[in-house]
Amino acid sequence: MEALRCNLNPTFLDQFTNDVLTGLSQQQKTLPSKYFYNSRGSRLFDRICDLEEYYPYRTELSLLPRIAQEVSALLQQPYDIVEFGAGSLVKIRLLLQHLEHIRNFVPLDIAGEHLNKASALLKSEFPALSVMPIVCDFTRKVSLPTELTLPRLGFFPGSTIGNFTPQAAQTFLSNARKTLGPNAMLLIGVDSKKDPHILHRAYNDSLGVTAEFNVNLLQRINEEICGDFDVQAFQHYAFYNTRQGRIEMHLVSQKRQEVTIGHTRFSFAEGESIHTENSHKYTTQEFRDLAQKAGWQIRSTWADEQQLFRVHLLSS
Ligand code: AVI
Repeated sequence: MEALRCNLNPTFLDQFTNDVLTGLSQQQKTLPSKYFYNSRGSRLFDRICDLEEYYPYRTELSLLPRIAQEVSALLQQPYDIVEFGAGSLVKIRLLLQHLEHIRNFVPLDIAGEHLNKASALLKSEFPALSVMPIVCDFTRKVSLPTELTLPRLGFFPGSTIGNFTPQAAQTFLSNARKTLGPNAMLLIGVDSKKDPHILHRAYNDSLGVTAEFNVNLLQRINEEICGDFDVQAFQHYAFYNTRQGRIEMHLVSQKRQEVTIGHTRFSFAEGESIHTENSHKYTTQEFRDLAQKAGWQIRSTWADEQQLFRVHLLSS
C-alpha cells in the first residue's frame, strides 16, 4: 500500500538539522520531542507502553471497547474516520471492531514506511474497509481524499496532545477542525493531573527504558546528521513541573564538554541540560477551556476508576 504525500517540508534531514542547531543555540538548550521516533525510538516507545509504571497506554486501551460501543450509539449515522499520528494502528482496531457503518479510514502520520506497512495489515484484517494512508505533518491542515463524503470522526489517542505546548495544542485542535470539516467529531485521549509520585514513576521506570528512549535522540543526531555526542556523558532526568502542570524530560551533561554537529560546535557546562520533552497533564476543566478556544465542545468524557486518564468526545 502506497500512501499519498501531503504538506511535507522539502527534505527531512535539512529540517532535522535546522531544528537541532536552532534548539541547541538557545540559552536553555532544547531538542524537539518529535525526533524521538526513528525506528529504534519507536521500538523503545513500544517497550515503554508495556511497562507497569507507564499507566497511560494500558489505561486508555482498557477504556476503548466501552467507548467504542457508546460512541457507536451516539453517532447515529455513518462516519469516516481520520486518525492523527496513526503509528502502529493498534488502538483503531478496538474502535473498528465496535463501530458500525465505517466505510473509509484515513491514517495520517509523518513516518511513511511504518504507515504503509501498518495500513496494509489493517486492510487485510478489515477487507470491507477502504484504508487511505496519508504521509503528512498531521499538526497542520491536511487535504483529505475527495472520496470522503460522510462527516468525519477524528481520532487522536495516547495523550500525544500533551507533548504540545498549550498554544501548539490549541493550534493543532483548530487545524484538526479544519481538516475534518463540517459536523465533525474528535475522540481524543488526554492524560490527567494526578499524584506527582505516579507521574514520576511513569517517566523514571526501574528498567531504564525511558532513559534509553531519551538518550536515543542523541544517538540519532550522531547517526543522521553527523553529531559526535558522547551519549554516555548525558543522563536522563524527568520531573513534574507543578507550576506548568507537565512532566519535563531533560538530558543532563555529566561533565564540561564540547559537541560538534556538522561544522557547528556547542559547549556544555557540567550539569547543563537539554530539554527534550514536555508532557502536559490536564484537568477536565482545563482541557474544556483549551478545546473551546479551538472551536470544539466536549460532548462526553470517559475515565478509568482512578481518573488517571480521560478520553473526550468533542464536537465542532
Ligand atoms: C507519546 N507521548 C504521549 C508520551 C508521553 O507520555 O508524553 C511520550 C513519552 N515520553 C516518555 N515516555 C513516554
